[in-house]
Amino acid sequence: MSRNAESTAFRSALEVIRAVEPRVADAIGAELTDQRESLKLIASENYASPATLLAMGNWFSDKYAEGTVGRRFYAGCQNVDTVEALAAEHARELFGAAHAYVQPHSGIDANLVAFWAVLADRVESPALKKAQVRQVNDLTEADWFALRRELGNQRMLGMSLDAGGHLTHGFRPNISGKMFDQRSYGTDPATGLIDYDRVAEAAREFKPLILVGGYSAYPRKVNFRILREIADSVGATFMVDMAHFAGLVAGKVFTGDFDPVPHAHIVTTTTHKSLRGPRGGMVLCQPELADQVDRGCPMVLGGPLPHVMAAKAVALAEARRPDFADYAQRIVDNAQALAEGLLSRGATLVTGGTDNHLVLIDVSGYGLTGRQAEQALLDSGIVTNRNSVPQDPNGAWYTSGIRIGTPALTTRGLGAAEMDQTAELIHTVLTQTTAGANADGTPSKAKYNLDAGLADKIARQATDLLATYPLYPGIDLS
Ligand code: DSN
Repeated sequence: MSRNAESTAFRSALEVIRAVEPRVADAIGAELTDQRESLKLIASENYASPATLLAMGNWFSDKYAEGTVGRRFYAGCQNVDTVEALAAEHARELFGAAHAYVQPHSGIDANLVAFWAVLADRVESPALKKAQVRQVNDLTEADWFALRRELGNQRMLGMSLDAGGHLTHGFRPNISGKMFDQRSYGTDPATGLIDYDRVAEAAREFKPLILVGGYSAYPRKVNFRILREIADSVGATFMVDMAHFAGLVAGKVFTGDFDPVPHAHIVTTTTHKSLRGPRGGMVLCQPELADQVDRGCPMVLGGPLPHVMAAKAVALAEARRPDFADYAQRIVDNAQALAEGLLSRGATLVTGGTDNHLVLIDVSGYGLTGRQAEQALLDSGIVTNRNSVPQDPNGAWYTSGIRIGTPALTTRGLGAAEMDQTAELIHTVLTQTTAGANADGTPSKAKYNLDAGLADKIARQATDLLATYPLYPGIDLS
């Protein structure tokens, strides 16, 4: 691919947009500059390829295509069928899955599709059976009450939020917490690791319909073989949300017991994190759940987004190339180098390190909340996000942690030496920042003090660090 072609494509696109609303064209250009100049350590972000980005910006966006390949509720979907089938084929091949559903618009959507599929498959309900065979009009008022009672009283066991679980795994601020009676398993307070015996005990006591594996802030591998055994022992369906680490599964860094696909009944993911595709979601499942999963739209999803499915097909094709495995391994190597750099400078890390793409720093050792640390780092050109740590005394808003991840910087080409320099920059900011006070002199969990000159200096050092690894080197908008 010539660099000229990428520059021409994006320059021309911006020229066309500028003719209608120049402020949008300017904002798109400014976003590229911001992304190029900041040290992006958000564990859930990445940089999709120019081919993936371009596959989204076209007339596929205009097409409605409710239904599935070859069985649509709208006419004229032959080209949508092509890209949806391609994306699903790449997904099945890449992950060794029996079935792939590539329509979900996001991770939450993918999880809702999975929850519905499991409820519909597992809940013993004569009313539901009637509804499933499309005798909806025959359902009496009593049937509807029974149906709601039966579906609404199901149990889910997932990882607790402060141990690194995700909001969509049954927590109250999310619809999943309103749909399910949820209980969670945490981590061992001494090691920070999942204690599988405790998970088994919780499953025996609670008897969930769904056991959820997966996380958004747990820095270690998870043994999915053991979790499946636990699910089987209590008759639960085993679901894994691999949104954060799908790229490590695709790149065969997580294999055997650590690859969820052969062990779980159903696996959900986003496509834009370590997998490096477009914003979106996906569900992989065993054959017995395929029919229910394919009812995702219109059951819980709006019309599929054909332009995003086209981009998923492109990104999944990229992930099937041999160099993606090298990329995935470098993500983990970089996270470990970053962890070592931080530990050697005195930082406290949850679990003492990492074996995936993310590191969770407990910033209470620096005398800061997560919110103070996040803002001080941002002032210094380092983009991270605050995150709870296990048993966090500061709750989910202020938090005591900073989550950092390496998928994005690894895409740019940074390696172990640069991770050590990044650790130095982070450590310098955190040691030089102090907690601030409110106007009445009481301690603030949000205010902080950091010398502006130092913040500027660190930001320049961060930009220098990135200069050798240009983002989108083939795109010149000037
Ligand atoms: N926002 C994503 C994350 O950071 O984990 C998913 O919710």
